[in-house]
Amino acid sequence: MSATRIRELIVTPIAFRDPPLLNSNGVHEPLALRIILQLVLEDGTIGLGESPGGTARLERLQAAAEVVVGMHVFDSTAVAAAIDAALLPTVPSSHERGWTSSAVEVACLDAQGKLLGRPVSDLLGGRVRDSVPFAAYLFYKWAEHPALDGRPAVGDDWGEALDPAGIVEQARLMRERYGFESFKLKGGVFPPDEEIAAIKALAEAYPGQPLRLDPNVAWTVERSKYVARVLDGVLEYLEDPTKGIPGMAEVAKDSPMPLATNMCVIAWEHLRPAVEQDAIQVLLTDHHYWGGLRRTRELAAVCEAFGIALSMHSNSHLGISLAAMTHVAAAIPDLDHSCDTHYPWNSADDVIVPGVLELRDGAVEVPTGPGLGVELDHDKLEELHRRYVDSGMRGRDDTGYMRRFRPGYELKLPRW
Ligand code: GKR
Ligand code: MG
Repeated sequence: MSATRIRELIVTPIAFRDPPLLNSNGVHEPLALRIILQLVLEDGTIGLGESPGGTARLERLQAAAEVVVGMHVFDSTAVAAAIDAALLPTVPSSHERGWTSSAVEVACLDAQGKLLGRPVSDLLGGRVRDSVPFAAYLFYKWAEHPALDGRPAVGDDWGEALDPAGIVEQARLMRERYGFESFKLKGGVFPPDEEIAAIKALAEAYPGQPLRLDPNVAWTVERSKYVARVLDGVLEYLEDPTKGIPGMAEVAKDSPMPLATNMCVIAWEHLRPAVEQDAIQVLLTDHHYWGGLRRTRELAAVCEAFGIALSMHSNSHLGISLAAMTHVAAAIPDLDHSCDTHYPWNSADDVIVPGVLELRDGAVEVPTGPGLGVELDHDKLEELHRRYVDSGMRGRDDTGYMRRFRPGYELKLPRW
């Protein structure tokens, strides 16, 4: 048996602490879910991967674990094809199947890098920057998760942010702790004029620093045009103001600033209509659903061909994902904007050994060790897996959680 064949794929669901961050769907629960992958080769080399959590994703990764055994770790295209074929009968959407192969591809690349003694960025063509800039991801938030079902309230060291002053204070803390030089506000929580006021307050507090607003399709086309008009000259881009490619195209016609998305262009088949309708000017890539790191690199080339600028999307995540995001961002020549990351909200519960990934001066240095350059903390993995088991939580439900405190809360998109 060749030393570089896959012996086993260990799939471990975990739960980690998350603050009460507000969005257009409701509010983040006290725990967020991810899945950690360990791809074990015959020679004992282990490649790491991290995937968004939830039962469906877990079951698909478990199915993938059965088909990859015996395959060659350098055959990552064949590995992706085998996973795709295994999932096809039960998962009709190629985009959904892609989530699974993306996570496994990262683990393959980590193992390949370890075998070769080279960082993953080298396997993607080499890094064109030594550090990758990230934006402070600002959220409206409650001071604490309120007490619930006998569980006491859970606070954090960020405090409440429910108005412009609270958002400016959160930006100050983000900057003080991590040195961020650009800011993204998660909107879609309050009436648009209140969020406009928060953006204007940020612009006043941090003149000249790039700002973005992302209401996650909470607005109609007309409302989106209004916000774009009012924030002309203030935002570097407006993210997913309204739903769908035709809606975004309608807004883009009159928008003085670029429109960005991580919602209406999320699969290869969306690119053609988006380009034909000139619906977006910035694409927020995400290797977790674009097919992995190599496909993200290819996506960057497609965007370059069509004059679409690039930035990067994030969801609640830990360090294996951050390392993967950093390697691929380092290998993309035209990375036009700082990337998103939720890491400051979740890093206290990371599963990797601290020290390699530091957010400093608003950037993460590209790890130079073999593979992703990060090491799994097995005790922490066990602790977070236990928390997953004990919590009984099996999926994300921002709306349901919000209703525990505001029973009349309705999910309404667009809301304004
Ligand atoms: O964490 O609440 C959140 C975000 O709204 C996340 O779910 C989005 O996927 O960050 C994301 C975005 O940019 O839309
Ligand atoms: Mg977004």
